[in-house]
Amino acid sequence: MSPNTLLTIGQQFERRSWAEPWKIKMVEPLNMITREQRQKALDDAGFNTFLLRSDDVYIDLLTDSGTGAMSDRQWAGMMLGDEAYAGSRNFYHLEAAIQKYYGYKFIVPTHQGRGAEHLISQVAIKPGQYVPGNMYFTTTRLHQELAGGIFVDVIIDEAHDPQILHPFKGNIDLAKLETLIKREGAEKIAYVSVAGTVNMAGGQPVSMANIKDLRSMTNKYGIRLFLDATRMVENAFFIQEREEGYANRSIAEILIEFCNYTDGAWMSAKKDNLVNIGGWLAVNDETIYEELRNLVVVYEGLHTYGGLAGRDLEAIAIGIAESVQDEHIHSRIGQVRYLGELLTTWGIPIVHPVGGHAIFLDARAFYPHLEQLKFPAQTLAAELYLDSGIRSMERGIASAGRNAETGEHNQPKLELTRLTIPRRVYTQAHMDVVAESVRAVYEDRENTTGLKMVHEPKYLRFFQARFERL
Ligand code: PLI
Repeated sequence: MSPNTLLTIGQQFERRSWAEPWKIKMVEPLNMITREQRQKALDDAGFNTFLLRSDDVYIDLLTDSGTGAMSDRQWAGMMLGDEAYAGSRNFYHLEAAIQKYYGYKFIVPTHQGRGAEHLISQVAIKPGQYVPGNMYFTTTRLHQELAGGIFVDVIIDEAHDPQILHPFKGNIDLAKLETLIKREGAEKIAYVSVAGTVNMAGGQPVSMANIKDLRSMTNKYGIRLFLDATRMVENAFFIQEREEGYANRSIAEILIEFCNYTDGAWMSAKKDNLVNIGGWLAVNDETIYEELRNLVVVYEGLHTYGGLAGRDLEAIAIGIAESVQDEHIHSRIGQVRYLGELLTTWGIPIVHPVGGHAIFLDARAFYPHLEQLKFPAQTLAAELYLDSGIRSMERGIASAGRNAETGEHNQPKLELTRLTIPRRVYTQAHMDVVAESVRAVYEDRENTTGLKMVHEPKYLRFFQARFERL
């Protein structure tokens, strides 16, 4: 496909310029160090961008998790923190915001997303049960496995191909799901785990039609359906843009309709909800809520604070209301898309269509001469840092870990380097600098030799693994 036909699926729809629906009131100076200093920092970090000091980073695209800028309203809300151990008024504000915008009945706050994943996995999975989902996410799958669950990927095949222009690459393949249910029996399925925009597939959305069909199928077999709502507001944007009948519906309307088809959700509030720390769980079933309420006091804190300060709960409540504003989400995804369009115009291989929170560089196509065991995506992240001080993240073989039974590396089809855009933090000029650095590394690609792993932690190895140049 020529670069022009790939100019993002968004261009099949009306392309209008966007601008941020805010102006800047406070600035944080950035550090720029020399190439020699970056080489030293990279050596010290074992070629792992997670091990770099943030002071050595110029533009930080490691993650969109907890890295967003809060609004003046959120900061003002933080001054209204009610730091009571029990029954803080900010908890009730948060509860009301989740009920209003996501539509669930019972709420349990947690310190962040993985705290919520831990609790729901312990409560809803019996050892030996299967947990089908639309591609894995690292912490989600690990908590499911630690609870004795067996994760099964039932995402549509298109999600594993970085070039296919499918508008809803996050969809679950209902035939794959039904085959699993029939083979194992409905009682062996803990729940269906569906993520609203699939992080590891490139931030790809799930359609409303798919969640409706999923609801019918799970009802038919009496199986629960839980949502990873971490980037569900971004998912709502794609439904509004691409799905028939939703163009004139607001993001808030789409969000609540989608959630309505599910039995509950877990959330990393550090993404869509525009805060630096926090998470929550929300369910409609009172029995499950009782169990979650019981467990949260063991691992997180009392059920009205869940490991967070009152001020954090308030910031999430305000962030939720801001996150569903149509202008906010249009400019948020507009910025991601701007970077994607620049790279595509220059023929640089990225995952298409451009998703919600990040540009995913296709490291296999970037470095066709590097086999996967030479960690091409990790290599690309290291080279980008060296070139310009931009920090990105590997999402490939290092992130995929090892097969629990065979001990072999999991070798995912997608070998990606993620340029993740924090919310409300960088400008379009920063995106230009990023794009030009990617182009410089691309032009030098043939001189790149890959990496070997020299230190491998047992859990979520990508965070702390160390590498050396081959
Ligand atoms: O980082 P946490 O513990 O607040 O949330 C875990 C988590 C759950 N689900 C999804 C889809 C995530 O993307 C996620 C965290 N993502 C990170 C940290 C990221 O950099 O993408």
